[in-house]
Amino acid sequence: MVHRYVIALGSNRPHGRHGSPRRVIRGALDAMTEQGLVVEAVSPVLVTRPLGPSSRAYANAAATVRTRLKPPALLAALKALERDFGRRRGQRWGARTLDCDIVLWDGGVWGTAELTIPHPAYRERTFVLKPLLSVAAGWRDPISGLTPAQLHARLTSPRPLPIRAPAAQARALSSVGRATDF
Ligand code: A4P
Ligand code: MG
Repeated sequence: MVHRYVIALGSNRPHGRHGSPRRVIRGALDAMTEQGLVVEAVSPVLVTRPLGPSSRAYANAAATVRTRLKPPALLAALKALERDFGRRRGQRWGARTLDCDIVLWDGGVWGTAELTIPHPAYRERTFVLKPLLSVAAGWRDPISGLTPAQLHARLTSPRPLPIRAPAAQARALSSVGRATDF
């Protein structure tokens, strides 16, 4: 079965061969394609202010991809890609050549010790939500039912997150599979 995912990419360290963070992101998307992921849509690459201790600006983008991989297998593939791009484990939130997070998938909620989808922090991050506006505008958060634009608006006028009843969550999931605008 083919699944669809939204992946967020970030980089704030140049790579010896690929070059600037912006080029790292382009290179990572090319590598995903070479590995058999179908990259459907790619957002513009934004230059964003660092959240956390790192002082270097980030390049951030988001992409929608299609693959037969289940979430744990996709996470393993993305971690291998981060390693290929020279990312070293170290300080949490430290400067990194490449960070790839799974933001959403068409299966709704996934929750294990190693992997949580939706990504637990995406609703609070402009540098994730802005790229989503261009590639996943119709993709609702399965927990709250809100679109990226609605989540983004909340960052400037915060309100508690509405939590959907289970039946509404299930309807949202089945409509994600049919949506054509991501
Ligand atoms: N993990 C659980 N759920 C997920 C998921 N949905 N996608 C686990 C990916 N990984 C997930 O992640 C740590 C562990 O989270 C993984 O091993 C996986 O099992 P990591 O990428 O290895 O570590 P990290 O990135 O240092 O930590 P974390 O908390 O994931 O940081 P974030 O959320 O990635 O944030 N500022 C700007 N402007 N732009 C940025 O992109 N990024 C960060 C890092 C900080 N500040 C930033 C940016
Ligand atoms: Mg990460």
